[in-house]
Amino acid sequence: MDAIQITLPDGASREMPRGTTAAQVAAQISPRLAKEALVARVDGGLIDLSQPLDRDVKLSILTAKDPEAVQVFRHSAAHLLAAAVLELYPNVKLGIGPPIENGFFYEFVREAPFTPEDLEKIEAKMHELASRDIPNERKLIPKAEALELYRKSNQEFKCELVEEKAEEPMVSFYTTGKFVDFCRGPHIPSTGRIKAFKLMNVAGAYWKGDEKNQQMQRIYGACFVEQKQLDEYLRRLEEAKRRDHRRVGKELELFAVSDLVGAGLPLWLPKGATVRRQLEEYILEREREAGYQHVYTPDLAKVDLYKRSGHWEHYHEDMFPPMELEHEELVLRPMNCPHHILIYKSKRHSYRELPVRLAELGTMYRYERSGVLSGLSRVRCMTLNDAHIFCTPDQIKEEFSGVMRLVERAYRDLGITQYSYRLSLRDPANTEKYVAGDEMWALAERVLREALDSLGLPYKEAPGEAAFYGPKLDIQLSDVMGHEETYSTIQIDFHLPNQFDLSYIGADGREHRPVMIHRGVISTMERMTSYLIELYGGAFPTWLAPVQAVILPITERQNEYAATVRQEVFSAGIRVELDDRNEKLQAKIRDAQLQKIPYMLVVGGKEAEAGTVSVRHRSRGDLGPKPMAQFLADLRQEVDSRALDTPASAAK
Ligand code: TSB
Ligand code: ZN
Repeated sequence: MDAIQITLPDGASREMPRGTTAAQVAAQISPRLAKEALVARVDGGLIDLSQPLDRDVKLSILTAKDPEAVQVFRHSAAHLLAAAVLELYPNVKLGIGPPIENGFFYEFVREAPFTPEDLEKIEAKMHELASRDIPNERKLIPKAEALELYRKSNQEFKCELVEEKAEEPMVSFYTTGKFVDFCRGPHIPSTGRIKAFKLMNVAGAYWKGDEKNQQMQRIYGACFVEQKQLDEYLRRLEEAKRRDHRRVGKELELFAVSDLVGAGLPLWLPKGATVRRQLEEYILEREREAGYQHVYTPDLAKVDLYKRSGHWEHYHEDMFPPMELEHEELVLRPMNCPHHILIYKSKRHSYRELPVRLAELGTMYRYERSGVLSGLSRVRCMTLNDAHIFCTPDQIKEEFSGVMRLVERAYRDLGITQYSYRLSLRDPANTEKYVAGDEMWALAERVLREALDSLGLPYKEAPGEAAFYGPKLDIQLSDVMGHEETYSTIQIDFHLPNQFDLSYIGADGREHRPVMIHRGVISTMERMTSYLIELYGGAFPTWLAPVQAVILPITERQNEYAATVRQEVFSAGIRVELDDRNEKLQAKIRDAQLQKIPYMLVVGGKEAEAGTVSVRHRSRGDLGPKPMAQFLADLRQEVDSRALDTPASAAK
């Protein structure tokens, strides 16, 4: 027999006839594996289960437990989508159709937009094609033939892909019934197992992501191997939508956007402004404790300042264009560092004064592209909890640890428990984005790594994510949709001190160059507020809540007593409202609950007589009557200790 050796992941080796397929191997191992198999891995690459094996190989049979196999499954689902669309709308032109996180998409050009009803029809067609269990078959055809095939069917985008991608004379195609796609594969054997999917939406996209190209419609689908995974995903998505800060921000009147003001320029409404004010006061207090000095500096400066700093050369694309007046060019600042540097430089410094820690809730402006703007989390005008530490090289490590302590303390007080560390490094090849100086970069990177290692912090590395002037440690949080962003950041900078010729007088009486640490502890007020809104689903811990208590008189007869209660609570420094509308108590409670106000103080005839309030908490429910003094003392304690409701219960 012409045999080959097939080695399985457990090390066992089998002799099989040449031409055996992975599917046959799976069947030999167990009927269950044969049923669950999706694709195979040979010597590192993925292949179809039906592809004959013609040499000795290491083979693994992959099932839904393997994330790569699930992506293959999703890719096959994308083909199924295209097949269904072509059956229903034979004249559409095809773009690309890859798997993505949690699903897939396929791109089409069609004059009429796909409507929700179209999506329903397409989904039904996909189910129909799936139930026919049509095989996905791989074919190799000559490139010229492939081009001819696509030319005949007017698939110009596919022609372009074949032209560009196919280096070999033969190109691989996959057919699913009548549907034929130029595709490297691999795919799952047939359509029958694709059941757990849902078409989610249609979005515009340019061919190859280039706005000069033709606009296409992308149909997105969610897709899993098992129905219960899809159900769970859709449930999580619903929950995420419910907590989406853009939605909650509107419902709870925290912030608004206006077309007339412009994209990425949110307006803080009174309630949102109150939350922000709490955050600001909180972090300023922590910084005062930690030896920071607070400054105020203007939001704009001459372009020359940014030419000197290097922003003009390396950060230009992210800045608003300059404005000219009286023969000067001014520009909105994209960062606060240069202003702080000039404050440092406004006097001479001795080594004894170092570290100098200059902090500011600094407002800055960045030209974020309209496509990436999102609510409060990515904006064009933002106020950063910023500081620049000027220190000696010996002090870097201790300063770094000091910032880490601030971050940990702030996260604890804000209830943030899930985060990861990212060491953001430059991409040495990208000279446009990063300042030159291999030695300087290597040193800054080494200092950062040492600081991280001495604190024992686990981190992942991200080349190409450094600031233009130096590497940084970023702290990453994910929003409800699982999208990760940088919040806290600590950056080591040897570049700007040079550019501005900064110095301090050392113990030797000579001038030395200080090092700069740029750091943001709670990020921008915008981004942090967006995170907290989602973390708490709008039910902020009492110390942050815009309204901490609301007085609810049962009938108009208690309005007077209610007003004195309100006054007393207000005098105790609590943010309080009085709901004396002529409404039923139930309606008032419902509204307060929707507003996620932590405490509702119900006052009826009994309470008025006894000088008490009946306390109701938004998540703990009815807490019974309490004398005013006791309620206020408890509440003060809760606010001062910044007690946290657990997010899960708070969000109910
Ligand atoms: C820390 N010069 C430093 C500063 O001294 C600096 O500006 N660093 S930064 O560019 O990384 O920005 C600081 C933080 O601002 C980021 O870590 C991020 O949390 C936040 N941020 C950046 N861009 C935006 C944006 N478009 N919208 C909201 N927040 C943003
Ligand atoms: Zn800075």
